[in-house]
Amino acid sequence: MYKRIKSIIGLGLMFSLLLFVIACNSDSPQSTFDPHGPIAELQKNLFMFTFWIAVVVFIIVEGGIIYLTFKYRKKDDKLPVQTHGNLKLEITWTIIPAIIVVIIAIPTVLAIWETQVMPEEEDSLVIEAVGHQWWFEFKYPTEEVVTANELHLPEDKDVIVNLRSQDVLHSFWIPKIAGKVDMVPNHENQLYIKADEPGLYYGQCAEFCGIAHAMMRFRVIVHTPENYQNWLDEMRTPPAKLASGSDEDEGRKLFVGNCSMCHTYDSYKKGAYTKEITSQYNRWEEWKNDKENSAIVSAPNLTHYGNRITLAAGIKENNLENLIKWIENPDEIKIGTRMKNHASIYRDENELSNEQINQIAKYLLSLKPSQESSATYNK
Ligand code: HEC
Ligand SMILES: [Cu+2]
Repeated sequence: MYKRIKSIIGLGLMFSLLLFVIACNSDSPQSTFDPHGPIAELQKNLFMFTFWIAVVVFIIVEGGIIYLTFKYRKKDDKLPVQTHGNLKLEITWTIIPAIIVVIIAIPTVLAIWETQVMPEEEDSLVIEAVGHQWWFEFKYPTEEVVTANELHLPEDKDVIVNLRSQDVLHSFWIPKIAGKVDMVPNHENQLYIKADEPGLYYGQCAEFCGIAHAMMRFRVIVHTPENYQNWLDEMRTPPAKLASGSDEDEGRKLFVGNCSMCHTYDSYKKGAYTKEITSQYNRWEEWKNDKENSAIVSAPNLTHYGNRITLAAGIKENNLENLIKWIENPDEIKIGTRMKNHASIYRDENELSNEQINQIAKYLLSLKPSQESSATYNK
């Protein structure tokens, strides 16, 4: 008996130690215990408050169970005194939990108020985030900038994110900054977020949305206000001209012929924002009207793709090798993509050669705002 208790306690201790070691791992990019914004901070504090109350309840209840088990365990064959009900005890253990619930409810309701009431639109940055199977589209309506899978934000600024979905339920979550709120088709939700300091943060879809749900992530890049403005300026700066006959220029032609029906790559132009919104809508309609045979579907905007850190909605590092693998067969990296299912290059007669894929990948990596034009823009 005592041996068994000892081994149970031993196992319990080992398990707690394991949990402790995991919890101490400081480089968890999605840890909600390492908040980098006032909303995540508030959410963490609320969690800790509830957690410690639960710990006290646990210790008292478990302590009571263990104490009573030993105190009243069977010692002889005499039947113990039989009792039925205890009014005082029952009232006590009804009132105490009720009081605890009230104590927890007060900060919870206050926190709900604080996070659900949106800041003034005039003083905030308003962004639109659209969930797609299986990637995120980010639009900046006032700045007329559009991008995908990498959200750029200025530090210390109230941000209102209007959340939408084009297809099924998704959910928008940046564990270290704020979250999470569902992205619902035909219904707009809002989320208030704010980041404390510049850095790279991880986000992900937090609502099961289909086969590649776990591979639907994004990055959040928080800038100083100056760098944020630079990023916006760069998004409106064309890339450098490509030398004719270069691999990149050959890649450009192949891209225009094989990829640009789904992917926009030139949203730095004036008026490009409105055009992209319309094209994306039309691509979607095209696909919806013929889900089997359509060769077009809404897809991530690839403007200045060479400056992106990640590939395939935050799954792989963006480099030549991964990009080639992606174009060869997106399913190898992420199963079920609409790119693989609908792009005509994956039908036998239209297959690209290795050299052509290499050229396209080089072209995509060359897509960066040119230095000269960026300087002109800043004048
Ligand atoms: C039928 C429409 C379609 C065509 C044609 C198409 N793609 Fe895509 N592409 C998509 C979709 C949809 C995604 C998003 C996949 C995902 O992450 O689920 C995507 C994703 C990508 C990405 C990753 C973007 C990111 O932000 O992570 C790259 C790069 C890309 N495509 C390149 C190409 C290239 C190069 C071609 C032409 C050889 C091409 N695509 C043709 C629909 C298309
Ligand atoms: Cu999703």
